[in-house]
Amino acid sequence: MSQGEQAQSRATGSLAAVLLVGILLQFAGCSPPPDPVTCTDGTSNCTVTNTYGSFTDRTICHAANVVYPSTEQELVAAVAAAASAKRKMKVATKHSHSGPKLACPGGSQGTIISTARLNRTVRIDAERQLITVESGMVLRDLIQAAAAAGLSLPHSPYWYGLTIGGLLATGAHGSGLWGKGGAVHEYVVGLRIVTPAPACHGFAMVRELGADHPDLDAAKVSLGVLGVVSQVTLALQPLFKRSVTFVRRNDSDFTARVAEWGRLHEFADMIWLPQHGSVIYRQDDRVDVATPGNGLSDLALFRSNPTALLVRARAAEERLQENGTDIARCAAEQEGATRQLPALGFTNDGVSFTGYPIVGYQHRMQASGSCIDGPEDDLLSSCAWDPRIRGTFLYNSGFSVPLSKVSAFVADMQRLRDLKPAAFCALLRAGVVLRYVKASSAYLGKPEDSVDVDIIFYRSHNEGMPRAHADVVDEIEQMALGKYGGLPHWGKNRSFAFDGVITRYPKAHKFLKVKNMYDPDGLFSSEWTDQVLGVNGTPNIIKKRCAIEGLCVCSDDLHCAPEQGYFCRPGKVYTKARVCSSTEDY
Ligand SMILES: Cc1cc2nc3c(=O)[nH]c(=O)nc-3n(C[C@H](O)[C@H](O)[C@H](O)COP(=O)(O)OP(=O)(O)OC[C@H]3O[C@@H](n4cnc5c(N)ncnc54)[C@H](O)[C@@H]3O)c2cc1C
Ligand SMILES: *[C@@H]1O[C@H](CO)[C@@H](O)[C@H](O)[C@H]1NC(C)=O
Ligand SMILES: *[C@@H]1O[C@H](CO)[C@@H](O)[C@H](O)[C@H]1NC(C)=O
Ligand SMILES: *[C@@H]1O[C@H](CO)[C@@H](O)[C@H](O)[C@H]1NC(C)=O
Ligand SMILES: *[C@@H]1O[C@H](CO)[C@@H](O)[C@H](O)[C@H]1NC(C)=O
Ligand SMILES: CC(=O)N[C@H]1CO[C@H](CO)[C@@H](O)[C@@H]1O
Repeated sequence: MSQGEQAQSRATGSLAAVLLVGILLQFAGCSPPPDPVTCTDGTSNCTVTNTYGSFTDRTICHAANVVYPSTEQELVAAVAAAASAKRKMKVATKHSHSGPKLACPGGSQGTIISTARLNRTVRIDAERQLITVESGMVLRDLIQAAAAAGLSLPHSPYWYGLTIGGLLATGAHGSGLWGKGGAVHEYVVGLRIVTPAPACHGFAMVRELGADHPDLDAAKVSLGVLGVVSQVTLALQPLFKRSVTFVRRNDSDFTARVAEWGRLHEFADMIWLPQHGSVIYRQDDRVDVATPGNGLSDLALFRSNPTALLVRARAAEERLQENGTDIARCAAEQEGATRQLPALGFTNDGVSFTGYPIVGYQHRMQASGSCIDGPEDDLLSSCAWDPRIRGTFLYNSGFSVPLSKVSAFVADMQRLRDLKPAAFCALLRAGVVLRYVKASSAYLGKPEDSVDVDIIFYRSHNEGMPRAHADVVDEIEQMALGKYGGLPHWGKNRSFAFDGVITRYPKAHKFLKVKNMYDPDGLFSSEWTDQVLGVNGTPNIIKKRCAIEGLCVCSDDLHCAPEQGYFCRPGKVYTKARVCSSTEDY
């Protein structure tokens, strides 16, 4: 073996170890994620970041102070204090998972209102199947509280570390086309929101929005710009059981199946593995509660991992990205794939996977996130993306494509894959996840039935450092947004995706009207929300290497990395795209 080959084979070995991560090990310990808010002086002179720490250095955001109300009364006082001083404010949550800088108050002297202590169940009405919770409650606790009363939230994100206030604000969802569909905001039947008010009303007021209140369609998905949601009431269903089978199939008929699968199964979703030419279909339906089974979702991605392994894996991945070859990258990916946990980490009884179908109660099957559950263990283990260790660092692009166009979109992605299959080994992670979301009455919800697409991909710690085959994801994103009328997930994505997006929401003007009524001085608005809501400026930042970071679509080679052989070129399938292509690729 030459020296280079040896290095590569080492890298391959460790990368396989990474993909093993959380896979063979069932880790008891775990350090829960850090608080996103840090202050140098008690509760003053603060910064806020997200759970990945990806606001740090380049885009850290500052605030004058933080408050931790633990009752609605304290919340009203906090909003009044900031409003009377005409200070900007914004909610931060227990872990703050949004990618975009949604949690930053405008300017650098605002107030952060943390919902970390607004985490209680207010009331459960078992007869009417309603639950009212405080907005900072973590999804895990909400699901458990509902189940304890014999009730289920029918759909939710798959990761239970999110808060109800945060996930609603960004339109977060699970997957489903039946009934009201996969988005959580469809199940909201009331909320209480604290907004600024005129001085004669004490600078802050609580607005109660019942099921028939027209403003509920603004407040359900609000990007946090209307005020602070204090409490949320959700319509639940009697606790039910689900039966899940993951069916892996050749992707040759994927274009035909992608639009249909969601009609066949209530909780259907799909993971496309372009590099393997296959699709994992989630065949997932409600079954009678008498059906035996005590299945549990404990997705490998969301389990706790030994820090040492995460760090080693990241180092290997960096070597492969920067200095590896396609052959080495694909070999590493292949090796990892063969060692994946069966059933993505679902088990039949909470311990092991013994075969399909996996039958279990909704509250055990709908979401997971065991890496936030364990006691503090001094970072011996953690969630893979914990910013305190040099572990996983990723981009997560999320966007929806109208259901009526998803077959054509998938066909285009397959064409791109067929042109250069090896490039898709750079999409190492979880494949392309596709989930169903229904058209919503929420002004910033999906205007039509859609498929939400999630792609997780490598991100360098060095700003402007190109990814191997960066052009592939760039082209897919631009194709979805530009050719198929796609919409970025409010809580995910890269900046350029939000440019002009508000014009594709037919009810945006209604949303802005409510915003002007609730918060006429824009105290809950920030530079970022003004940009994405089309109030002021654009989320695009044009500078050297901006396209590498997703801050712009390139229009000049300088927006890529010409010194490293990445130039601005048309897309290969969607030729209107402008992507950073390596000279090796054309
Ligand atoms: C590991 C992981 C898994 C994920 N899985 C999914 C998934 O399965 N499906 C999906 O759709 N998304 C998913 N997401 C994305 C996630 O849904 C969004 O990023 C979500 O907004 C984060 O919720 P949060 O509680 O962390 O809120 P934050 O990110 O802290 O806040 C989001 C926004 O809401 C505002 N806000 C929060 N609470 C309130 C309140 N009480 N009143 C007013 N404004 C408020 C904040 O100010 C901010 O503007 C995932 C993200 C991660 C990191
Ligand atoms: C505020 O915090 C920053 C670091 O974020 C620090 O450099 C600065 O000295 C602090 N200022 C005061 C007044 O404490
Ligand atoms: C709610 O928050 C308080 C204060 O942060 C904490 O002590 C308590 O354990 C939390 N409750 C739950 C159910 O997480
Ligand atoms: C999928 O099916 C097509 C056509 O039937 C075939 O050419 C291809 O080799 C198959 N792919 C895999 C990964 O089995
Ligand atoms: C890639 O190779 C260069 C040149 O040998 C080296 O400086 C760099 O550190 C390597 N990158 C990684 C992540 O190993
Ligand atoms: C989660 C995520 O990928 N967030 C990123 C979205 O895009 C901007 C800029 O492109 C990044 O700064 C975020 O970290």
